[in-house]
Amino acid sequence: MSQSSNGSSHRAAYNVLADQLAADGIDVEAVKSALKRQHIETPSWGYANSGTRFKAFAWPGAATTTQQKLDDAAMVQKMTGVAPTVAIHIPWDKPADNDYSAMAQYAIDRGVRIGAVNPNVFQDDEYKLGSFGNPDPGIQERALDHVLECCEIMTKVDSDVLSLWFADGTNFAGQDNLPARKRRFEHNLAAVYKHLPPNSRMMIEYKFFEPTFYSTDIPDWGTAYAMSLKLGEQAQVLVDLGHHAHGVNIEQIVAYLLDEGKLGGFHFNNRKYADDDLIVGSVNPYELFLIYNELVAAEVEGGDLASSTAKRVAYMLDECHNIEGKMLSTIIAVMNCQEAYAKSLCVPRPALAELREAGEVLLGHKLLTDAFRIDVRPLLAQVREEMGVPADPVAAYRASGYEEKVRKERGTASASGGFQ
Ligand code: RM4
Ligand code: MN
Ligand code: MN
Repeated sequence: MSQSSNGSSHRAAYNVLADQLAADGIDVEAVKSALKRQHIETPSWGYANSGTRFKAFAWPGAATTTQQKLDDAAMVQKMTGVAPTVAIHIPWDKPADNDYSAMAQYAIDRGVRIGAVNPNVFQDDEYKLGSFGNPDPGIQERALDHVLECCEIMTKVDSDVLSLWFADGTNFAGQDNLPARKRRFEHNLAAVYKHLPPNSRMMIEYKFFEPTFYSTDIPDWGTAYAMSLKLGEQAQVLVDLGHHAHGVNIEQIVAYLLDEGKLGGFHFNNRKYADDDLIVGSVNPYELFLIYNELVAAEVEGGDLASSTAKRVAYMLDECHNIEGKMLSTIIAVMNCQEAYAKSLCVPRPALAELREAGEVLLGHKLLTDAFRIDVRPLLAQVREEMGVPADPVAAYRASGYEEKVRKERGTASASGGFQ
């Protein structure tokens, strides 16, 4: 076991950092309580074998059943203390006996809860030309029935988030009528909206490409925003970090949507080339920090709408782990989110506001980037210790014997391509 996992070797570094932060006017106790309240939802599908369309490599001990996925999620929660919910994908997580209440209870018994419900309207042969955008009203209805079933599942598993992603689009110019596809989407989304359980939200995810090659029905945040605006308050936009073109300023999209009360949640991952679904913060931790910075800013200094919207944001991981183990990668993803959040909580906001007002371009920039450069790991170790979870989750997981146990119990499932 590494030194830091005994829970006290970080103390000296933490004391120095806490003094430094206090001198910069940061309320360290408030930062620690915010970090203890942080909530990152892990995806059930992230615990299974998955990969590219070329190949999914099998990982020994990777989960194949929903119960195993929930067991894994419970272990991540035990190691981190900030991942208490699990998103499910239907039908990947459909119980054989259709007993969703039992599934929810299984999760609770292990110390986690079911989070967002994700319908799947992209894997059946019928959806070759789309789901809600399909030219055939019969197929649209089939897709609608599935999403409405997911609304009922939300009630059974006590979930308040319906997370919608559509693979819809066209492959060739002239293949279909673009405005007609838009209207089909609006019509079917409105039918879903009517069936949302009370106090729940539907989140519309956009993606600018893939799997269709010519047009995508919900290609960008503007389309998802316009659709959610027409639907009403319970509809919001879901930002998947992997779903933008190169160079897009995601934190600006986040700031805009927060200010309009329309940011529902995130699918966290990191992309390098395309929708690679790499571990969030693994390619560009600075981008993740800038995103968290807008969320913290909205919460503490935004107007009423921005602040209440920021407080309700659903933080969800959507990653696929192709060549690496699923557990350690999920733990590291959660820790990367903790680091980005901690750094953004250390931004001295009143001082930043003064520099901005004075037009001090570079001094404002420097103040922000100084916060990004703070090594917040001793602070997080202290927070974890106070929460009663391992100060070093990676070391604790490696020492737990969990990996060896599941390898022995579950063996290596055969994996082929795509999601399993
Ligand atoms: C998509 C999108 C969805 C996810 C599927 C499997 O690219 O990110 O959120 O559910 O992949
Ligand atoms: Mn996603
Ligand atoms: Mn994606």
